[in-house]
Amino acid sequence: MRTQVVIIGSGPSGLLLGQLLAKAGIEAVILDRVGKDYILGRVRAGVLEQGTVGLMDEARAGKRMHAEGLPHEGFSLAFDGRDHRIDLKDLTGGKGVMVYGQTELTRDLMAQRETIGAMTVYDASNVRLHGYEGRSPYVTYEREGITHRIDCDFIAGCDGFHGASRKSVPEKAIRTFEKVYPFGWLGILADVPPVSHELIYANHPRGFALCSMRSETRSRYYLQCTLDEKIEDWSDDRFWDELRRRLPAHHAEALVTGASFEKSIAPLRSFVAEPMRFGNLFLVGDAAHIVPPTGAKGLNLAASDVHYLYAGLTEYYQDHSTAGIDAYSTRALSRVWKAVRFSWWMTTMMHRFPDTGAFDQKIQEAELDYLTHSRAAATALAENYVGLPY
Ligand code: FAS
Ligand code: PHB
Repeated sequence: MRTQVVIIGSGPSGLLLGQLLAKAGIEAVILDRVGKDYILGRVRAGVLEQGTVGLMDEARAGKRMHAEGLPHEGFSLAFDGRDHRIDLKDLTGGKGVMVYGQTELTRDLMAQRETIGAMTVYDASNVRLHGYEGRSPYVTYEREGITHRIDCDFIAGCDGFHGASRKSVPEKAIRTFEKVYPFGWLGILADVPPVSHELIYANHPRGFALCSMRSETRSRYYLQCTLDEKIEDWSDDRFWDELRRRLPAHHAEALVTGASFEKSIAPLRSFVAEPMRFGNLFLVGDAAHIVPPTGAKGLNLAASDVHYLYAGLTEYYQDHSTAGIDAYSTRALSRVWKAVRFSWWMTTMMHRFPDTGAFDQKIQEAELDYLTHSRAAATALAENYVGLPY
């Protein structure tokens, strides 16, 4: 079989790229090693930048997002028992974010892909990348005991941090940068009304907490936890009690609790692989970079990578120019590193580190004090949170 672009990974990166390429008349086949239900069962991001919203619209997959998503114009930082609202709309000249779960965004993209009848192969095992350093790349995979080959012009590695794409690149050709944080996030989903109509990022001596949501009746909460924590040690009651302890009293009193239906622990790391292009292989999204979720950037960085690659491939096929694909890695990494910085900065400011000394703690308190009393400082936070320009 032959196609123009093989996309490895049916997560947000792969699906969004596939939809945009299809709109430009560029044929792509998506391969994923698991099935749709498994992908949709993963609970991840919840906040979309305007750029991501725009790309969903461009992919003709934004209808439900606009109908069910929650446009947000601000969020709060909570510390020392008080809330401090960051007015995104005022500070950025009218911008905000859209609260809409990654699961739903993925579901919408899958539905749109089915509508156009584009080919996606789920449960494709042993996916291997071949010949992308030369002019005849191809991908092989196994399914139901049969090995398949797809010849193509380009391969988009949209297969996440643990995928095959980045790992297929020879070590000498790639440089990686990594920072692992000494804590994780324990997250739950529960069908209870959110404690606030906007997100609350809380810095407390017992640890970070985040109050988010998926709708006006479904809440998403996180607690900073140690890396040796086990889910089975966290009953719902224990989670709710700890969350109350980390929130200002008025929120703790207003918190509506209930049975959780999803509970997970995610480790936090910052990771970047450079470059993001190897001949006719392009790394996209988590395949190339990981950020701690504090700044809500992971999914949104995947979207901006897709924007740059979609523009480059469209230019190649329509204008017979390689300028866009040649610039992909540099353009994507420029935005990636600024988001990596912001995510590291917000994580460092909002979490309690086990080795934090008295000096570091005072610096953290000064950072929060400066942020909540300086328009310039709050503007810098706001413009990063809504998303820097593509
Ligand atoms: P994904 O990992 O979503 O998708 C990769 C796809 O490739 C998967 O479907 C996988 O099955 C497939 N694949 C992997 N290896 C393969 C192989 N060898 N062959 C074929 N297919 C293969 N971001 C936020 O903004 N906010 C958050 O709160 C947040 N929380 C997160 C929590 C967790 C536990 C994780 C892991 C990530 C979180 N993220 C968050 C980041 C997350 O949203 C990612 O940025 C987003 O999923 C990136 O999308 P993709 O690049 O498509 O990668
Ligand atoms: C979420 O709702 O899952 C969420 C929101 C904001 C973040 C991280 C996660 O910074």
